[in-house]
Amino acid sequence: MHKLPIPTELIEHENQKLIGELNRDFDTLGEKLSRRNIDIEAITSRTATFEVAIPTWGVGTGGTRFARFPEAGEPRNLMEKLEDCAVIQQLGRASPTLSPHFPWDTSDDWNAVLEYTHALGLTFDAVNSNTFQDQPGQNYSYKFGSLTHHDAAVRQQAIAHNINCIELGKKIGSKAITVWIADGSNFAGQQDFTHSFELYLQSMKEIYQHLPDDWQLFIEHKIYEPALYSTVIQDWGSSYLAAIELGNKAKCLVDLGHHAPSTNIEMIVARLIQFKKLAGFHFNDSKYGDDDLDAGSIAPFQLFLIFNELITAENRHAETFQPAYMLDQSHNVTDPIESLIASASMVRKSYTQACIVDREALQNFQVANDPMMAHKTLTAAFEADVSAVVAMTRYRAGGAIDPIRVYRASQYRNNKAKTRPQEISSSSGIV
Ligand SMILES: [Mn+2]
Repeated sequence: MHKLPIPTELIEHENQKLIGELNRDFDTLGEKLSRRNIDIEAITSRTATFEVAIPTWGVGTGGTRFARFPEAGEPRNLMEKLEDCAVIQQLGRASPTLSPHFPWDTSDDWNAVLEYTHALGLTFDAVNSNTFQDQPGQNYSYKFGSLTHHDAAVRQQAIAHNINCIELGKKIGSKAITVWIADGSNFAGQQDFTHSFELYLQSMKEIYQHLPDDWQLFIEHKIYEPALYSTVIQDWGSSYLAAIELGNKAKCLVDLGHHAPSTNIEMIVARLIQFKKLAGFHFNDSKYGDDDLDAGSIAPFQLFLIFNELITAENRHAETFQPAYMLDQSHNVTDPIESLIASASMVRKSYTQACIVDREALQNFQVANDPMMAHKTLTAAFEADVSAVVAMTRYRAGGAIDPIRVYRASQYRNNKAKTRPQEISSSSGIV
């Protein structure tokens, strides 16, 4: 095992100060839950199994259309991103996997990358392709589209890039590729909706042919931006149609920020599960659009309701139900490591809350047409403070009871500010 970035003694030292309080909170919650015939130890074990992947682009400071305010000590390359991800996992213990982005995450020596990744106790999750921006030296521009461009040569370039991502993913142990395209239009009349979707399907079929048998293709929809009038894969309907056309290995990925405000995302999740097409999630939060705020920071109830659907499916062992959980956020005003630790903890908390819903009672109230009691049964789980369970999973796995407190005490960012002088702007941002 490679030396982990945060000194173990520091974690133990800080935990010692908090363990008494945590034990008391855990026991109090355990007593409350036992009144509802819920065994806190069983819930804690289940919570510990929930993991969420970190996007490698998330450890760099994000930005808006207006500006980016880089954090001193930001990672400048894949190896440094891995180190930051190791901090998140070491303290938070909920995110041992990483989702890389090509060609942002380049390397001349993938064996060294793999060795380092595994030494840090990490592995790679789904790979992400990028045909939404031009790369230096590339033959054709994606200004007017990629997989749906009118020029076949542009489409072929975008297809080849996706196939290359699959090849890279095979090397690093990934089992899925997430495809999000920026293709769309800014003006009414600019694009023939039917034709562009036909071209999309044609291109995606070529990519699909290169998928290994044990791989999946995740289709990520987005209602708008950067195209502001229409996007080719604008919602879960188009995503679902494409997934059906492509085959069993193609599924629909739900990025929480990629919907119109007030969309009932939990219902979309339920439908995709029912028809075996839910690929997984990009967790984040938003108020107005694709804000890429920290998961659960604005609408924690929505996050809970999504997990309520997921736990319903998990409990009934829904066929082929194995969603990939990832974060996809842009950190503009916080230290990305702190935001990612807090977000991973937040989704774990929502998962835990959904686990303690009294589903038998809920179903009975639904059947009895008792909306008030059905609602009260569901919200009782959301209102329960299960923080002690989530903290206990971290503590028992060797992480920090209060990870942000330990992170700050470690001076990790200040130390990196000295050893990572910024050269060029880092490749991170909103996806
Ligand atoms: Mn996303």
